[in-house]
Amino acid sequence: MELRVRALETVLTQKGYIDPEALDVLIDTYQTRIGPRNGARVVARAWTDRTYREWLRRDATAAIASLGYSGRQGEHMVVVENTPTQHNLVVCTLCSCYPWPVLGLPPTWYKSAPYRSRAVREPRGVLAEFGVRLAADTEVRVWDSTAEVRYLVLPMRPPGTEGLDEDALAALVTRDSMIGTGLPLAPPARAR
Ligand SMILES: [Co+2]
Repeated sequence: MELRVRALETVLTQKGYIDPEALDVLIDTYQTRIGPRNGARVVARAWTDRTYREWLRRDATAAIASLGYSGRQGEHMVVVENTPTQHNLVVCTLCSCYPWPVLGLPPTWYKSAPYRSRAVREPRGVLAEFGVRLAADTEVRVWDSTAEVRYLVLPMRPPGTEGLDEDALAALVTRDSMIGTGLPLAPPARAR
């Protein structure tokens, strides 16, 4: 795969369609500057600010952009909220559509054929492999990303986090908890 990508990049460069330096800047930006910490800030804000949470429900793109996170692959954001009765899981069955401005670049497994097909066919099996066990009466809802719409899961705020501020809350929000293949971390013992 790496060889094929390099060959493609060489051809496109020779034809003058891409500038390798611009490509490097883009990749570096999403790999080192933009990543799941952005999404974690969104979630932590939603956990502490009811007005912001309602804004997210109404117009996630604008609410997320208000924190400074916007741009390509995040033009049309939808936030799906986990509740005791519904767990949300995000996939792109067709390719690897992913909300770059809030989560950075997608993990390899997200782009893999088995995840893309099994997330739809047997979401509970996939969740179990990620170590996520849900109550039997929790419904699993699978959201298929497209070039138009990108989803961000708003996980449930973990119990025992009442005294934590936004920074401490954001530290509990994992990338996978915003894709739906994970849950937020438990708070450190002294905070409980
Ligand atoms: Co896609």
